[in-house]
Amino acid sequence: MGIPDEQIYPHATAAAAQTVAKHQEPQDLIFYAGWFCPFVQRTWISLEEKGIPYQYKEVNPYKKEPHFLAINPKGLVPAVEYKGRALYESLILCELLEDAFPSHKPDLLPLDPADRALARMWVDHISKTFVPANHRLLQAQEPEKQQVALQELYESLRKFTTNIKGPYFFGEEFGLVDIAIAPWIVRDWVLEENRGYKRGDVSPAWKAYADLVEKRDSVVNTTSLREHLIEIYGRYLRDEAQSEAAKAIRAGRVIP
Ligand SMILES: N[C@@H](CCC(=O)N[C@@H](CS)C(=O)NCC(=O)O)C(=O)O
Repeated sequence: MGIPDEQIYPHATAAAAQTVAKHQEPQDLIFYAGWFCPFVQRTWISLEEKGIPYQYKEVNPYKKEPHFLAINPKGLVPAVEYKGRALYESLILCELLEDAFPSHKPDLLPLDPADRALARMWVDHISKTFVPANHRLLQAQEPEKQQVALQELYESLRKFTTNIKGPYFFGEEFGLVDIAIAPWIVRDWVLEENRGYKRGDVSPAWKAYADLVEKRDSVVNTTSLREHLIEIYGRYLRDEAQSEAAKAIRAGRVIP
């Protein structure tokens, strides 16, 4: 008997399905992905932005199948196999693509060392404050706890927004900081429909940024239909999800 989270629509849909279809041929880089996963989408957007050849393989990470655990012992997507090495962790994989494919443009990190550090600081902000607040808001059941989590989310996004140069985080170039948060922008309708979140309530600048990021080709081309996502998010909204992230949030631990 598996966990309820195993019940996932089996493949990508909409524009994401067309992207998957274009990436079935064997390549040096195998991308182990779940169409539904925001962490996967970070690495996927990076692959698409840089035009790197890759083979897409769909994995249901909740099944913890031995072939996948041999690639990522944590059993989490995304993961890649590159030159016979198994590697994982979404943001580390984005940086791997920068390092391993330097001739593939655009660069996702600025070239100036201090700017690179700044980009990593804001990616860290997203990982440590925004993503956990997002999960707490999804999983909170009592209205008071939802209110606390919503305000925590707004605060994290307002801090982020005051540092956006515009139109993208570092100006004209779409890059790693935008990629780190984009998957949650295209999923924020879940919070809007169920938890009272509104882009405009963060700030007009956040709304303008989010409205722009969600239209980026690499973001659109890695996004599936909402109707199959809501089944998955329903388990979070009822606080029934048994994913590693959901269990960590419930126990007050850091998301793995
Ligand atoms: N820190 C990881 C998180 C990856 C992650 O949590 N992926 C989820 C899917 S969205 C997963 O594989 N879950 C399987 C599980 O929780 O058992 C990363 O950034 O790559």
